[in-house]
Order: sequence, then structure tokens, then C-alpha cells
Amino acid sequence: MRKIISGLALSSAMMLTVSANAAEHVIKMLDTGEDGNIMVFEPAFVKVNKGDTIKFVSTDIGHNNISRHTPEGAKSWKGEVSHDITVTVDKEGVYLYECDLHKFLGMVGVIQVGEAKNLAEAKAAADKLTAGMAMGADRMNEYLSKIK
Ligand SMILES: [Cu+2]
Repeated sequence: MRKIISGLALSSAMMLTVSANAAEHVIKMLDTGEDGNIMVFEPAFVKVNKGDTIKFVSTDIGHNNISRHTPEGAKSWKGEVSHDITVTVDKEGVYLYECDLHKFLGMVGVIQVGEAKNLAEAKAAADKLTAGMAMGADRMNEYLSKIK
């Protein structure tokens, strides 16, 4: 029993250390963005550190957030419509996500975590995604161009 307790104490101490260093990034799900574009994530491109969390906020209702492409070994996610969802990005690389309801209007976004190790695969996935868009396909390229 003593071993279990000290193990728990150790792991909660470690969690505190991680959360002290990890940042939370808020991305809003919007009907209209600051630039006047409709059906957008804002900001739609973020560069973050491994272990950070991304909180997708249902600022305007009627959107969701679903991962579309993730680096190898990373967890995918699927948020409910009109609900916030928080995701911890613990693998380096490029993540693509979409609003399932408005992806055909270009409601997509890109997260870069550390080094963009899977850039070629992410670009191939982005091409497939933009092929199905009625508008806003240029957004994806704009977001991808910010990867450094
Ligand atoms: Cu949407």
C-alpha cells in the first residue's frame, strides 16, 4: 500500500511539472472570422511545443473539430458539434483538422508541433481534403505555407 501511495504522489508531481511547462492554445470555431471569411478556425495555424494543449472552443455553435491527419503515433480526435474539445499534442509533426460540417467551405486548420517531420504526408492529405472543397481551398495552402 505504501508503494502505491508513493507512486501516486510521484506521478501527480510529474503531472504538475508537465502542466507548468505546457501551454494551452485556444482556437475559436467561428461563423465569421476577423478577416470577414466565413466558417473559420481562428487562429487556423498555430505552431506549438510538444506536450502543449489545444482547446477548440465552440464560440459560435454548429461546428465541430475532427483530426484529419496526424503524425505517426499521435492520437486522433473527434469533437461533438457545438462542444469544446481539448487535445494534447504529444508527437512532433503537422496535424490537420476540419469541421466536418463545413470542410467543403474550407473550414480546416493546421497545427505544427515542433519539427514538421511528416510534412510530405500532411501535404498529400491536404490535397485530398481541398479537392472536396467548394470554396476556401486556398486557405489550406496559406496555412501550410506558414510551416517552418
Ligand atoms: Cu463548421
